[in-house]
Amino acid sequence: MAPPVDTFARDRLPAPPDLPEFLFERPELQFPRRLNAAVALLDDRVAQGEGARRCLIGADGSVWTYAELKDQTDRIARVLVEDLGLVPGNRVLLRGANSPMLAACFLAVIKAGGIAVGTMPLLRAKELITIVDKAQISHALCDARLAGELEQARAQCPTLRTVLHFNGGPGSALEQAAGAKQADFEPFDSAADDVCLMAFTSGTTGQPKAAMHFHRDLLAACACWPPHVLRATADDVFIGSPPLAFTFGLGGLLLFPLSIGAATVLLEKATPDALPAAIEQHRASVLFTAPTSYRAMAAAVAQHDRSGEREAAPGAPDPLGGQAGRGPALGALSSLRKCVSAGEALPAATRAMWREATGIEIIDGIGSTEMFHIFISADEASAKPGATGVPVPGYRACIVDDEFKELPRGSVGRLAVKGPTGCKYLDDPRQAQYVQRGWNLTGDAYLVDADGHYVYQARTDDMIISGGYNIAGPEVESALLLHPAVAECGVIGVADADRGQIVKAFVVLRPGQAADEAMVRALQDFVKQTIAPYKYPRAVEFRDSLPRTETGKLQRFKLRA
Ligand code: 3UK
Repeated sequence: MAPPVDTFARDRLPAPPDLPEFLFERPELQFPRRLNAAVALLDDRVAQGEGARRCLIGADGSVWTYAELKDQTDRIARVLVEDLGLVPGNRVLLRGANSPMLAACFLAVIKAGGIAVGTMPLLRAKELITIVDKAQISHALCDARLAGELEQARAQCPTLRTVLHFNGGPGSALEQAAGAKQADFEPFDSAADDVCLMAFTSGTTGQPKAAMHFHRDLLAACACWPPHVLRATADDVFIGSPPLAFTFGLGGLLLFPLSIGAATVLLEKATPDALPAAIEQHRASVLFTAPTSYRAMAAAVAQHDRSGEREAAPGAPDPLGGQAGRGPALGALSSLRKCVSAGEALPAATRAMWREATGIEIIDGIGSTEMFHIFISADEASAKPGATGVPVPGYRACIVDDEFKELPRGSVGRLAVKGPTGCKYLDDPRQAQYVQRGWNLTGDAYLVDADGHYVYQARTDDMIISGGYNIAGPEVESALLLHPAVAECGVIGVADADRGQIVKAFVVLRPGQAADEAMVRALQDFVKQTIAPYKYPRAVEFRDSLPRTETGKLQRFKLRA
C-alpha cells in the first residue's frame, strides 16, 4: 500500500540519530509491518464475535457495544474521507469533554489514517491557535458545547478547513452526516510506524511540544503495563478523570479497556466531588485519577463517616465545616477493585488515607506524554509507600549523573528510560534534551532504594538548593500532608540572600483550621520531626487553593511567580 498522502508528520520526525532506542524483545511486542491501531483494538474484536459486549458507557448511562462503536467509527471515518476530503496523514483536532462520541472520533480518525490531536477541554482560543498552527491542522471535530473558543480561534487558523460539531442534540452535524453513511469503511492500511497521534504536553511550563506516536506505540502501551501490572479483566468497568486528550486518559480510559474487551465509563465531569456518585451509579471497578483527587475523595469519605457518628448528637458543630452527610458513603466506592494514580508523585499520606477509606492499595505509576503511558509502577501487592515502583516489563530504567554515568543505589540522579515507546517530538530542538544516547530523560530526579524501588525526588529543575543542601520539594510536601490540618500543599525554593534559596510551603488548610502564626510554627515543627530538620519550610504561606493543570498537576512555576 501507498504511504500516507500527507507526509507532514513523517517529514518532521526526529532524525534517526535523535530518536530513542526502541526495545521490542518481548514476544508480545512483535508487531506486523502493517498495522492500524483502531482496527487491532476494535474491529478485530468484533470480527472475533465479541461485538455484543458492552464497550462505552456515557455519563447518562447510555451503552455502546463493541459492534456499535465499530459501526459508528466506520461511519465517522466515511464522513471524514468522503465528505471532508481527509487524506491519510492529515491532522484532525478533537475537542470535547470525555464522552462516547469523542472516543468514537479518536478511533475514526486513526482508522482513516488521520492523525488525532486531542485538546484539553479548558483550552482557550489562543492556545488552540498555537496547536492548530504547530500541527498544521486541517479538520476539527468539536463537541457543540465547546464550540465557542474554537470558533474564535478559527479566524487565525488558515489551515483549518472544516469544523464539524457533535453532541449538540438532534441537529448535530457529525451524527447526522454519520447517520447517512454505511458502516463498512475500509480502514487505512497504515504502517506500524505511521504517526496516528500528536499529544501536546500538558505543559506545567513554557511552550507546548507535540509528542508523536505511531500505531504500534498505542498497542505497545496496551501490551506492557496493563497485563503485567494492572491485570484487569474483560468483566471490569473502567472509570476516571483524565481527559482523552491526555495520554494517561486515552490509555487508561479507552485503549486499555478496549484491548481486553472491558467496558469504560466516559464522564464529562469527573471531579473528586462527582466521581464517587458516578462510580456507584456504574458499579465501576477500575479507577484512574490523580493523587489530589484520591486525597480529596478520601477526606470526603472520612467526613461522611464522622458526620454519621454525629447524628446521635444533633446540633454538634462539624469540625471540618462540611454539611452533615454530604460526603460520599464508603459504600459508594464498594465496586472498586483497582485504583491507579499517575501524573504526580503519590505521597505516602495519600496512599494511606485511601487505604483507610476503601481498603484498596493504590497502583502508582509514572508515565509521560512522551513515553505515551506508564513505564515504572508497582501493583497492589508490591506497592511501597513513597516509592513509584519498578520498571514495567518491556521497559528499562537507570539513574545517571550529568556525565551519563550510571549511579549506584541510593544516589539521586536523572531518570533515564527506554522501551517499546519513546519520545518523538514534532520538529522540536527539545528532542535533544529529552533523548540522549538513546535514552529518554524524563526530567525527573529519582533514586533507586535498597529494594530496587524507584523513588521520586523532584523534577530535576525543581530541586531546591538551600545552604548547600539539596532538598526535594515533594519530600517536604509529603511530610506536610501527614499533618491533619493540611488539605493540600506545594513546596518551592525562593531566592534568599543568605542561603541561596529557602524552602517555601504554600498550604491549603482543611476547613475550620486557623491560618495563623501558631499554625505556621506547628507545621514547621511537624516537618522537623518528620524528616531531616534542615528541610523544614522557612516560609509558609496559606492559600485557598493551589494552581493546577487540568490533569491535576501542581503548577510550581505559578507559585514561583
Ligand atoms: C510526573 C510523576 C511521580 C513526572 C502521564 C501516566 O503525567 C503524565 O504525563 P505528563 O507528560 O507528565 C510527565 C511527568 O509527570 N509524573 C507522572 N506520574 C508520576 N511523578 N510519580 C508519578 N506516578 O514528572 C513525569 O515526568 O503530563 C502519566 C500516563 C501517561 C501520562 N502522560
